[in-house]
Amino acid sequence: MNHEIYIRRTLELAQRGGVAVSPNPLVGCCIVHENRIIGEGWHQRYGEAHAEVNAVASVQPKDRHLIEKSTLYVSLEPCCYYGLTPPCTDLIMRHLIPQVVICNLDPNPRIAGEGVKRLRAQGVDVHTGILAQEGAWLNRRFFVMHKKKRPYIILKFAQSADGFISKKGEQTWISGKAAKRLTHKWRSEEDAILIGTNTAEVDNPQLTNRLWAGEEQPIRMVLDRTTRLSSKLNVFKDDATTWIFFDPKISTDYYALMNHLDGKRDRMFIVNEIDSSKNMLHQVLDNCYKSKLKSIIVEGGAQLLQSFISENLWDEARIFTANHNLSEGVVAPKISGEIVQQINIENDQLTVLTRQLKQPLL
Ligand code: AOF
Ligand code: ZN
Repeated sequence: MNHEIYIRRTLELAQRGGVAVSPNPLVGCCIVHENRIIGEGWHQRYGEAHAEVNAVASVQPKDRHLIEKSTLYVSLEPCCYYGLTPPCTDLIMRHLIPQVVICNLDPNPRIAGEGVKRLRAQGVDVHTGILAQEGAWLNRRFFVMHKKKRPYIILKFAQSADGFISKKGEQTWISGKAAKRLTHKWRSEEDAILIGTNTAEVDNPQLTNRLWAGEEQPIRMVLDRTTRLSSKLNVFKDDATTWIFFDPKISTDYYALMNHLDGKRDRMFIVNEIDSSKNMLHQVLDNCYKSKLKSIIVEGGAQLLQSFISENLWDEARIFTANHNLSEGVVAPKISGEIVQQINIENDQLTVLTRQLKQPLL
């Protein structure tokens, strides 16, 4: 059906927004007159023009008179309120566009069906739900953020063929170089990376995406309930912003930490207080939600990953399994879900699982 062809095009365009649009959704739009695309655009950067605005602006002067006889295809329901930009429903009505075809309704409570209602009230012919599953997959971070009021959670770990995540108490490289590079690509696609205290201490990771192009670094988050971590660790270097979660009631060295961070605190460090007698994961996730972080990738260790799994607080898991054994060490987390991808990356096997969403073929 024609609608599917053009909605598929809007999804392709939407993807170009990448992380630059976060926490906004990825949105693409094309304007079609008698089976010819006369304009197309996508949301390129948070705070800037929406996809519909860019699509209308791209129509050449010789075709502008056709806009009022065209169908506007858009991957997300047009917005209907003044946010950082004016409502797209107004733009559509101003240009007298008679037909609008939409992939997904916008889960943002300020829109959530209201955009469609307004268009219909003005006599616009609106169709919704075309390739809805594909759109929901593309914007899974945005959908989860609005529907569950928490960021989209990706768990990532590497395990030996016999199911160990590392040797006890020492940094252990299990997966190969290509897997490492891919991990840096993944980091560049998410808003934040979270690790536990042991991992920060034992692995001393930098948690940057230095092996992948991209100007923005995700926020590094470290759970350090008692502030026992040394300020010399790589996560405290100023090459990316770091959030520390600690419990002031049991913190042993809070003042030393503050002294070290002094001066850089505003720019590079954000200190979040938590109450470790209550559910810590919920507090971490609430903090993320309040700061409009759309996604986090949890990179270990085993204990932290397992607690996310036990509480059903995950959406996607990306697991590298090496082809060699460790024979002993820290047992890898136990997780089950729907396998959406299984491929070889050098000598490692990558398995991607999801908990609820199905990944459609794009
Ligand atoms: C659209 N087209 O391309 C996007 C939409 O603050 P603003 O004005 O940028 O509005 C942000 C909200 O608008 C965002 O949370 C989402 O609900 C919707 N995004 N809507 O019609 C677009 N990016
Ligand atoms: Zn809009």
